[in-house]
Amino acid sequence: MGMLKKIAMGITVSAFALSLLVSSALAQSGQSSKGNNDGNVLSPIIFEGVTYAPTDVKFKEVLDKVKHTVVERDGKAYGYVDVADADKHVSKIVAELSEEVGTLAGDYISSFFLGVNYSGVRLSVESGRGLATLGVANDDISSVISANLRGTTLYEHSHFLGQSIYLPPNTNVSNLTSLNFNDRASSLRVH
Ligand SMILES: [Ca+2]
Repeated sequence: MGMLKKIAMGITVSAFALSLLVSSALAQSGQSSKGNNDGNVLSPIIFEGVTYAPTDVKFKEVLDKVKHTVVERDGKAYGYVDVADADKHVSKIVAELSEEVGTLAGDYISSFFLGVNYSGVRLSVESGRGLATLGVANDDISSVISANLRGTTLYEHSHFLGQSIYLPPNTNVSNLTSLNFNDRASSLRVH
């Protein structure tokens, strides 16, 4: 894991999208990954050190409080109220990943689909790009394949504002309902 290559970088520095590819997506059935998040059942969330399952009586209350979600590389979702806390967590993950960049292969594209299960119109965005607005995809993204470089962040509002969710690399979310983010994203960043 310990690669010598060390890249100091800020996650907020990113040119606006240059390559937005809209295409019809072929359903990529059979595709899976360790981070795969199946179906529309809500995922457990870790909030202030406590794990809340969807069946927990306090789950809804916690979910209403959480404004920013950070999914770790082991698939666990952490909830934050304060964007600074979430940013700190994401920066840590991205910094760790940047040290490992040399070990990664393949394409560095995140794909965003308007349909669940990677169906319907697809937006493909290169790593290092941000989209401040989403055009036809606004409030309509339902599934995501996160780029295998440093992950992907979805934002509730345009220009990277509002609630957010960070997905680590190599993570497929077949239905963003599981993370309370279906049909909500209005901007995004591929780290
Ligand atoms: Ca929105």
